[in-house]
Amino acid sequence: MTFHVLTLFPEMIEEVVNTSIIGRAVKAGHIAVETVNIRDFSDRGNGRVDDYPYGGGAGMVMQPGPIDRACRKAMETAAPGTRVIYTSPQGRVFDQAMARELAAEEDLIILCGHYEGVDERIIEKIVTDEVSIGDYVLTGGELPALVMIDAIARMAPGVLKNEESGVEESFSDGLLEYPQYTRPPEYEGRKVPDILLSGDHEKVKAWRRERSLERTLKKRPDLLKNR
Ligand code: 4G3
Repeated sequence: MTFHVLTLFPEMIEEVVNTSIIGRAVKAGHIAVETVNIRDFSDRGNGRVDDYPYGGGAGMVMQPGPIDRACRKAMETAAPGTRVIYTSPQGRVFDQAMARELAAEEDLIILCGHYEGVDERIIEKIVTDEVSIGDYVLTGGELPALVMIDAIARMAPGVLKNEESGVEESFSDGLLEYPQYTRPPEYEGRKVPDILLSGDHEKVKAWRRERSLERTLKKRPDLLKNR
């Protein structure tokens, strides 16, 4: 799977995707991340890609031309029909189900907006999916793009090792994760629950299921609504 990221800050994307588990997956060839610097497609001598908003008001708006050309560059190596995601607070809110759906794609193009956003005509022309990572405003779309890449890439074949496998984690069956413990068996008077030391795998499994349900009911009852 290849992520094509259209951005004014490619080094911000590259730094993160070359780190930790995602970095390991890139090095192993399980996924690829290609950045396209929108500034390289400026049609002004000074390399600028933003301008004042028609009608007045604060801030700047990204011009459609440079984004259009950057996207065409990405499409040269992406499969025909590749989805183009625009990260914005106006988008559909990203969740685990959306991550799972997007993980089935061969390529994804992600457009990172800046300033007060991008010219509306580029959204109409090239964007297939407008996605938000939550109800707050950031200075740019790079962090949302990285959040989505991480959530999607960890489900690609080969990315997680067996012991890191996402199968039993939070949200995989719509529940929160059960509590985890490691050594020592007692820390400052707080004991690891006896059942986890018992070696009875059936009992451990049942205990974990109960704790997941209990925790979900207490912390995120909204997750139990549609089940
Ligand atoms: C477009 C995404 C982009 C319009 C982007 C601001 C938050 C999110 C931007 C705009 C962003 C999010 C850049 N902030 N919640 N900032 O996913 O008003």
